[in-house]
Amino acid sequence: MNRLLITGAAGALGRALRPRLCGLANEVRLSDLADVIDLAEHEHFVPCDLADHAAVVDLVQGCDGILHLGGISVEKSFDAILEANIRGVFNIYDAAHKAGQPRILFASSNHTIGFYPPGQTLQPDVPLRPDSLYGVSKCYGEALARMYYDKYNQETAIVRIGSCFPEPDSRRMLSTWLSYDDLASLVRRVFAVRDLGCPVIWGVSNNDGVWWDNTPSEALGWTPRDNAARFRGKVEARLPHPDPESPDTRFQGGGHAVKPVRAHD
Ligand code: NAI
Ligand code: 15L
Repeated sequence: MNRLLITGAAGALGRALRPRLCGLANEVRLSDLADVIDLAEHEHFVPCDLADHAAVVDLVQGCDGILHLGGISVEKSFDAILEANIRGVFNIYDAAHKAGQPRILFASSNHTIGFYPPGQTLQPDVPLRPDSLYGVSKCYGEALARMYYDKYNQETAIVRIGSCFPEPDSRRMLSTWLSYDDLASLVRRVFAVRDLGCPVIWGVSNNDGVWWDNTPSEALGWTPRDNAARFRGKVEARLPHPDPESPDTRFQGGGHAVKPVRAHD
């Protein structure tokens, strides 16, 4: 790939992925509302608000692939989510359409299905059960990706990320954890595979007792290597007694399911 665009590059996953994606593209265009620092030689920073249509059209021009991480990543008011995650995702797809349809990886979330109970094994085509306005915004992003594929053949990997952190820090995350290395290898496969289409992929490591079945996307050739089980002792020592009333025990999405819905900040 000549030029890869990473939105949300100042965020946690952007920072974790930058060094891990070295060599994937000759040039990486990093974008965010916040400053991105410590640029490598092949990296360039272009500040941009995803809600600004004209700015996003300029941002996407000349890019051969888009890793779309930018936006609100936790539950917030409708006002906040509307700008970054609804308007912002539309702007990315419209800009991609104008720029020759570079392949997109859309960072969706397990909060699209967060109201399912832990332990139930889900397929990628399970009916959506978002647990928050944030989760609803990711359902919208997934639907938009699918519409652009059906209408224009725009390819997207819809990656429903579980919990992507340095290590799992709750009992729930022993099932939902995605390691940074496994995310990076997934990104590489998405941009390497010849025909992508528009699959829904569970972004989760090879954890014992995982709730999500990636068999339908096997053709992608992605094999997650890490397993949260190696942190089980540490997590259980810190949290010895599972609480049956806790949202983490009741819902795959954990605490998002019990957060109130707010119109404004
Ligand atoms: P983060 O919150 O650390 O990073 C998101 C970045 O987007 C921030 O740097 C923020 O400044 C930027 N941003 C927000 N609004 C913007 C706007 N209007 N214009 C331009 N930039 C804007 O989130 P993180 O953890 O890095 O996640 C990246 C993506 O992955 C997000 O889309 C998130 O929803 C998704 N995801 C992450 C998971 C995780 O476990 N870290 C789990 C599931 C999904
Ligand atoms: C997400 O979608 C969030 O971006 C992240 O902050 C975590 O809450 C993660 O899901 C999770 O469910 O653990």
